[in-house]
Amino acid sequence: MTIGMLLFPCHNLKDPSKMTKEHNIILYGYTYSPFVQRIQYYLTLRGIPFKLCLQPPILPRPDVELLGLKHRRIPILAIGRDIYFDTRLMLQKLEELFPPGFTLGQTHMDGDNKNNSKKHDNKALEELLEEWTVTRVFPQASFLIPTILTQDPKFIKDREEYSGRSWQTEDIERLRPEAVVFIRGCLEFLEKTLLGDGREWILGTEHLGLVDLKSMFLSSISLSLYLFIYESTQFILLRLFLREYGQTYCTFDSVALMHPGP
Ligand SMILES: N[C@@H](CCC(=O)N[C@@H](CS)C(=O)NCC(=O)O)C(=O)O
Repeated sequence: MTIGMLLFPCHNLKDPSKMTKEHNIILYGYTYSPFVQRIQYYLTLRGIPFKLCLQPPILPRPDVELLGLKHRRIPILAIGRDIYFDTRLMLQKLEELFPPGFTLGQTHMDGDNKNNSKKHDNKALEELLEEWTVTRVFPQASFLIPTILTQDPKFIKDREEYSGRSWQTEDIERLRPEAVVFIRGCLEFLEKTLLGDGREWILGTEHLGLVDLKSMFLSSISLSLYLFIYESTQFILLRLFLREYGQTYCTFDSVALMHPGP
């Protein structure tokens, strides 16, 4: 199986021979966005062909304007003629579109987890972790961004216009201590509770699953931002987890083996 990521400039979107027969999938975003990475990882791990249409981190985004959209956030995912604006919905739709048997969500049923109530618990945990990550961890992690990145006046103006809050260095630095405490608490939860018994993947499964991808995509960024502030030897289990996660994403052959296509 070949891996699906095709990195072309946006304007080269016309070659259908390089896409899946039924779906023409285009991911719009910039690669250091954790949300873009989330979908990019997913598509890559699933071996689903897609094109990445690189966007600038600040407006204007002419390719998005060409779609006739005013939507501000990144990523945007086009599947054929349908457009999706939120990564939670994108993952849900992609899981539906691509046949069961090798979905990442299949890990709900791995190993001992075949009975229905366990499956239900696992699904509930997956969704809770996803909401926590997207709505709680992400906004706080943004206060840990090194201020060197927030000193570009164009970037500050752009972010202030869309978020309605101050991105001035002094304001970010004022709010940072509270965010650091929150993020440290999140990292400790991952380290001591979720991965606390030394398991490899969150549900104790043999392979990486959707729950791992949904809840961990921001942790690597939160951890690196945290370690940028505090050099520390903490969070060994989490580091091991993230290393394994990164290797799985990079080792395309093993991914193909894990999730053989039809
Ligand atoms: N809930 C959204 C969040 C997406 C989001 O906040 N993306 C950030 C980038 S990491 C963004 O759009 N920031 C403003 C921008 O880049 O213009 C999702 O899951 O897709």
